[in-house]
Amino acid sequence: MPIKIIKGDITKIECDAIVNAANSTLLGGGGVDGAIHKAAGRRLLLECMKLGGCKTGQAKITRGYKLPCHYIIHTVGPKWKNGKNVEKELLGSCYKASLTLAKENGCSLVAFPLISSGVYGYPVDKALKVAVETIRSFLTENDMLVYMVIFDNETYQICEELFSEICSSS
Ligand code: AR6
Repeated sequence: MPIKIIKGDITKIECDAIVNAANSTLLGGGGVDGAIHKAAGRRLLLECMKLGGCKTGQAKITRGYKLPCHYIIHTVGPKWKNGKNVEKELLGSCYKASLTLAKENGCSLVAFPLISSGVYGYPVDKALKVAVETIRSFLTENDMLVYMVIFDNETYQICEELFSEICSSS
C-alpha cells in the first residue's frame, strides 16, 4: 500500500513535497504551520505574501527553502463545528487539491500532517478516515508514495490502530 503512517516532525522529512495545514492568510500561525515557517525561513513568508491567501479546501504551492523538501503545498482545512457543515467534503478537498498540485509538479513522494486535527479541532479518528479514503482513491489512478506524518505519541497510537482497521476492512 503506497500510504505509510509514520511518527515524526514533518519539517525533517526528505521528500518532494510536504503539506502545510495553513490558515487562509497563508502568512503563518501556530502548530505545524508555525513549525514549517520557522524551519523554512523568512523567504517562505515572502513568497507566501505574493499568493493572495487560500480558500478552505484549496491548496497553493511554494518552494521548500531551508527544508529538506523541494516544495511546500499549503492547504487550508475546515474548522470542526459539528460535522454537519460540509467539514468532511472540505477536508477531502484539501487532500485532493494537494495531491493534484503535487502531481502537476512531478512529485512522487509527498508527506501530509493530519490536517485540521489540531487547532481546528477535527476529531482525530474522523480526520484520519477522510485522509486515508481520499488519498487511497487518488492513488488508484496515480503512482505516488504518501506519508502521513503524525507528531505526537497519543495521536500516533490512535492513527496506527485505526489505519490497520481501515486497511483490513477493505
Ligand atoms: N509535524 C507533523 N505534524 C505536526 C507538527 C509537526 N512539526 N506540529 C503539529 N503537528 P495544527 P490545524 C500536528 O494545529 O488543526 C495553525 O495556527 C498536530 O499535532 O497544526 O489544521 C494554522 O495557521 C495535529 O495533529 O493544524 C491555522 O490557523 C496536526 O499537525 C490552524 O493552526 C494539525 O494541527 C490550522 O489548524
